[in-house]
Amino acid sequence: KTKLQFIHDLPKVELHMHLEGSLEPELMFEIAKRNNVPIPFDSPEDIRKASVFNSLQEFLDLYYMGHKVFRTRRDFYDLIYSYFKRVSTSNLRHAELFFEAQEHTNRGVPLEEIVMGLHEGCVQAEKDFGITSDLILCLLRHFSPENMMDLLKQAVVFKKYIKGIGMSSSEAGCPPSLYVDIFKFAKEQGWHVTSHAGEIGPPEYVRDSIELLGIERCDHGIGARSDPEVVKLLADKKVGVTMCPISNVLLKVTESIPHSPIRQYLDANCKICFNSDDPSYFGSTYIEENYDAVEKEMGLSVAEWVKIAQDAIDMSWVEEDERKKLQ
Ligand code: ES4
Ligand code: ZN
Repeated sequence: KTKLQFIHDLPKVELHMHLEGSLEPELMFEIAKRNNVPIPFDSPEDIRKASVFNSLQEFLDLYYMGHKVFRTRRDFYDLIYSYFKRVSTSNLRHAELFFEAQEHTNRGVPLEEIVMGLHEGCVQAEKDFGITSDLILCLLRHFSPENMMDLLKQAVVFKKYIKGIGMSSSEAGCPPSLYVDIFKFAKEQGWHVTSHAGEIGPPEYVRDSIELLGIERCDHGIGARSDPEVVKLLADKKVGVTMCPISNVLLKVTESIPHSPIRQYLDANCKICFNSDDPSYFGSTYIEENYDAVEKEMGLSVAEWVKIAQDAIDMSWVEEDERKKLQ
């Protein structure tokens, strides 16, 4: 059996993917057309051509433009179902998926349409593909903490459909200390919590996300690399890092996959796993394409691959008695 076949066969768990980042250009056009939302492109091919980025911010500008096509429950259902269909041949067992409700609710889309459309897609995908999933409401740092808190309070009604709370968008000018009350409220509601930290932010943002916000996972986390104390904190506190190797290279936050701290974190005994972040904006690179890229560029050992697949299961928020089915 070849190494890539072995990697294909590994039972996979995706913990860091933004559903709006899995919106393929064809579906963006279809949804825009039926909702009569203008988009500044003439064809799906034009969007693919525009998906070349010199920075995280350049990406975010195009990415949030894409959010504007969504209006109805069916749009969100189609989005999530297309994702599951696309990855159904990758041995994906389970996914915990971010959705960025504020971008939609702040345009007037009811939270119920978003959550229930996505939830119905999760239920159907488990029936059709045997993939289990949970939803993570991902707060956005380009809106105010007050706007985040407003939305969280609305989301309490849909608690049973939302497994946890995350936070993304650019860290620039947004230190974790601004969000202490937000994370405190989320944890009081019984939600799991994770945050993007150390994507472009410094090691202190990773440390403060652990110590001030109480994050259970760290999304990206590559910024910890330059402070061994923070890397040790991730390992000691067992805060797993959901790495996104292709995203980091295409958004120019790492020079190449071997330049990312994958080797450093494995050697420091951190839990890590590999994820797709925004597959449709990165040349349709889903979870298996990320695993393959790491293998082709770094050649990890079979034992390391087995550990990474197990770390992803350990880092998931699947209840203890349901974990066995993921092995
Ligand atoms: C993202 Cl903050 C950030 N970085 C990279 N990709 C993303 N997708 C959504 N938010
Ligand atoms: Zn992300």
